[in-house]
Amino acid sequence: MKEITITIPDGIARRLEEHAANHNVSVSDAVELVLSNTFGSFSSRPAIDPNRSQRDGAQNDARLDWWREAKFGMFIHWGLYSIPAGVWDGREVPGIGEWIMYRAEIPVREYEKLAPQFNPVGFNAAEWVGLARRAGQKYLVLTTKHHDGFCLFRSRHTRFSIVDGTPFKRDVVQELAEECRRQGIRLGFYYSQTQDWHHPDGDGNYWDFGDASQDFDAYVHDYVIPQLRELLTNYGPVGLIWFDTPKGITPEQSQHLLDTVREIQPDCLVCGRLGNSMGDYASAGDNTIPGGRVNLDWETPATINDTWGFKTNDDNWKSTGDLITKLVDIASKGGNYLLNVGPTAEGVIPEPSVLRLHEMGDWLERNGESIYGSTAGPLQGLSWCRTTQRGGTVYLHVLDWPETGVLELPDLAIASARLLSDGSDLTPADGGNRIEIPTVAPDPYVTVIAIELDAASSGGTSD
Ligand code: H79
Repeated sequence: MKEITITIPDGIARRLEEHAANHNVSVSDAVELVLSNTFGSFSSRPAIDPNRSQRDGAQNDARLDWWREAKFGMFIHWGLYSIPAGVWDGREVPGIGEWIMYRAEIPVREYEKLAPQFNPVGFNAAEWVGLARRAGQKYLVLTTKHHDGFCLFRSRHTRFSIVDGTPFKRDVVQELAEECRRQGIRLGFYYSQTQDWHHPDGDGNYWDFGDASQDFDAYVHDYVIPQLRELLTNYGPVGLIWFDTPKGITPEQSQHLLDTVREIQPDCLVCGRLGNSMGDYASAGDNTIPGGRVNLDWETPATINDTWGFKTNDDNWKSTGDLITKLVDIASKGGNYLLNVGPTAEGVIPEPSVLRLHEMGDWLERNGESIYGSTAGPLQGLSWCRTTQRGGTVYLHVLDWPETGVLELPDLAIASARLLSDGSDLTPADGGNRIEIPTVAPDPYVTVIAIELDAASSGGTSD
């Protein structure tokens, strides 16, 4: 941490203090949050907040096996915020698109006027799920209710939903659930359990409701739990519930949510952002990759550009190579990668996302053996490579391909080696510590070498 003194206008200082108070955080933390949103996450906080970690014992839980095998999922942020797409009253609103209501302090009565405009005639569940499949993603997580409170499903507890509040009227959760079953993709539901800027007793909307009248417990009891029941009852088997921003939720409230999930669908997983370290798996910070191996079941949610919900003016797309490297980096540390798309208000996934997902799918077609069902690999902390492991096979992901025709691996006893891109055998040499390789990387992105270890020395003992 570095302490600096800066001079800012009184008005902004006042806004900052108000903002921190509304968020119940210190002014420093508020500044850090705002700045990290502008410059990327450089915070000194741990990559996995202990409050969002995995509950004790879940590491041995076989209910997670499908998720451990999956490694790569599609996140979908879609809702009314896709209409303004980052622009309000003709002005660009900075930050992530789905936060526009908050950032522009849009009153509920104004924001609600977006619902009658939401008519995503381009929506096609088969296409979205087909894209996830094509990308090699094994699960899909949809924002059924984000912080703005708008629901993408039919609910008896609000009319602020796609079914009752928009001309579109279709229950897109149902359409996606059916399509996921048809195409063999597990479906998960993002549900904002703490923040709800539309509900008077939900957390976050200080500009309409202030803090005084809040009955957060009633909101959990009378609104969140009943909606959770609907989601778990009406759409068949649910793979997981992706809660978010636990903030001040109490252990009792988290437990109540967990008990509700377990009662209705015992196999449904719950992400670590349930809060109070009660989730089935740990959740790293948004777009945050831990510095090294993490011995938990964990996941990084991440964006392809800089926003989750669609923004017209966000063209800062990560390259396919960068995205594949992130997938490899995360897998090498034992995690899952939940990669976001933000469809437009017409229901269309932006073309730059589609292109990158196709290229990732092509790479996984060649190299997926090194990712699916893998665990963190034996070599950690090297800048030029990442490793994963499956059974007795070590997968060497070469990020920085040497032109010398030789790879040196002093820490591995190699019995045989093979290139995943074309299946060809490579020649180990010098007592199994070196492999001869082509001088040009065979894969346009990350080249993977599958290595069978020498059984005699991989036992780790000598006589
Ligand atoms: O759903 C996505 C985000 O909307 C959600 N998590 C991912 C998966 C998320 N909720 N909270 N945050 C992310 C942290 C947000 C911080 C900020 Fe801000 C929002 C920084 C700038 C806008 C809050 C408001 C802090 C400063 C202004």
